[in-house]
Amino acid sequence: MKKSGTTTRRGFLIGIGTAAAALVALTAGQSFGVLSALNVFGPRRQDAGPQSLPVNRTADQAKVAARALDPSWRLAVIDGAASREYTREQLLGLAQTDAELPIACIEGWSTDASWRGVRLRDLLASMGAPPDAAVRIMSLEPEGHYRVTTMGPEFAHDPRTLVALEVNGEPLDLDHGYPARIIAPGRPGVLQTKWLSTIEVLR
Ligand SMILES: Nc1nc2c(c(=O)[nH]1)N[C@H]1C(S)=C(S)[C@@H](COP(=O)(O)O)O[C@H]1N2
Ligand SMILES: [Mo]
Repeated sequence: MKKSGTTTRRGFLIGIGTAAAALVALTAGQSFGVLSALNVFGPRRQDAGPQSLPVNRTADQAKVAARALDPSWRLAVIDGAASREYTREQLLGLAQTDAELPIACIEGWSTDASWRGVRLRDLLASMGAPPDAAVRIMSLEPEGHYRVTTMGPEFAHDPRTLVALEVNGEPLDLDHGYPARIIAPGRPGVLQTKWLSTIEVLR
C-alpha cells in the first residue's frame, strides 16, 4: 500500500500491471465479443452486419452482387494447363470442415465466427499440387486492392484454411462473400478474400 505523498516502486509497478490487465481485458473484448456493449476502441459495433459479423465492404460497394448471384458461377481451381470447376452445390457435396476463426480488420475490429466449408488443401491435393505449393486467389470483384491475394504454403495447406460456404450456421451472406470465400488462421482480414472466382496453384 502507498504511504501518503509517496509512491513506492512496488505500488507503481502494481499500477502498471493493473492498467495492462485492463487493456488486455478490453482488447480481449474486441476479439471475443465479451464487452461488445462497451466496444471502447472499436469504431464499429462488434455485432453489426448480417450473421453477427461486421462487414467491411458490401457486395454492392464492391460491385459484385450480380456476378456473385449468377447461377453460372463456378469456382475454378487451376494448376498450369489443368483446371477444375465447381458449382456451389458441388463444393457442398465435398467433405466439409468446421473452423472457429476470427476476422481481424485493420480498421479496428476483430470478431470470431464459426466457418464451414471445404479445406483448401483438399482442393489442391485433388489437382496433385505439392504440399509446398503457394496459391493465388482471385475475387469476382472487378477492381480494387482486395481482388487478388497470394497465400504461402503454410496457410494454403493448413487444415483450418477453408473455402468457406457457411458462417455461424447459415449459408454465407452476400456481404460476407457468397457464394464462397477464403478463411485462414493467422492472416489479416484484408487477405480473407470474399466472392471467390479462381484459385491458382503456384509451383
Ligand atoms: N473481395 C474482397 N474480399 C475482401 C474484402 C474486399 O473488399 N473485397 N475486404 C477484406 C477485409 S479488409 C476484411 S476485414 C474482411 C471482412 O470480411 P467481412 O466483411 O465478411 O466481415 O474481408 C476481406 N475480404
Ligand atoms: Mo479489413
